[in-house]
Amino acid sequence: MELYYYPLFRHSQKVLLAMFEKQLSFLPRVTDLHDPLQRRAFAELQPLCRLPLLISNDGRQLPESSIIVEYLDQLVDVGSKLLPDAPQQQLQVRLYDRLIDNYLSYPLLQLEQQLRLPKELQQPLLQRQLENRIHTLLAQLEQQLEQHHWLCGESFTLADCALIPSLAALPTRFNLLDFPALGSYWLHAQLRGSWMLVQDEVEQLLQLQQNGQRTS
Ligand SMILES: N[C@@H](CCC(=O)N[C@@H](CS)C(=O)NCC(=O)O)C(=O)O
Repeated sequence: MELYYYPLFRHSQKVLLAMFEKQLSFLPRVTDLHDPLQRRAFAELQPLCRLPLLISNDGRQLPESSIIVEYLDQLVDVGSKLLPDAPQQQLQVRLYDRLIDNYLSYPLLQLEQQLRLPKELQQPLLQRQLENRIHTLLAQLEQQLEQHHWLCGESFTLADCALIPSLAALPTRFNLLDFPALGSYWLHAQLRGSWMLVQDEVEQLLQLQQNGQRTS
C-alpha cells in the first residue's frame, strides 16, 4: 500500500492514526502541496488534489480519510476495531466522525485561514461565528465524553481518529479547562501509542524542513 499524505494535515493524521492502530505498514508518499512541482505531480494522480490518498495493494485509489479508515479496518482483523460490528454502535461512530469533520475540523480550517490574513482583511464577525460553531460542537463532545473513555465507548474508533488531530490543533482561545471531560480525554489521547507515532512523523517532517531538505 502507498499512502500520499502530509503529516501536518489533520485528515492525513486521521489516517496515520488508523494505520498505526491497525499495525499496518505502508509506503510513505509524503507530499507537500505547497511545493508547485509536488502539487502538479499529485494533481495528475488525483485531480481534486486533496490529501490523503491511499493506493491499495491491488492498485485502487482511495481518497477521503473516513473511507480510507473504513477500508483499513476491513482489510485486517488485527489491532483496534475502528468501525464496530454492531449496526447501532457503527452508526454512532460514523455520526461523530461526520460531526467532527463538518463542525470542528472545517470551521477550524476556516478560522486558521482567517487568522493568517493581514489584520485589515480579517472578518471579525465570521471569526466569531466560526468560534461559536466550534464551541457548540465541543460542548456536545463534552456531554458524550462524560459517559465514555473514548468518544463512542470503551474502545478507540474512527471517531477518535477524527477528533484527536483537531484537538491538537485547537487554538488556545478554546480553553479545555471549560470542558473537563474533553480535557481528560485529550490527556489520555496524548499517551496513545498511535498518536505518539503520528507525532514522530510530524517531528521528522519539521526536522527535515528546518534542515532545508525536500520532504519527499
Ligand atoms: N474530505 C477530505 C478532506 C481532505 C482535505 O481537505 N485535505 C486537505 C488537508 S487537511 C488538503 O489536502 N488540502 C489541499 C490543499 O491544501 O491545497 C478527507 O476527509 O480526506
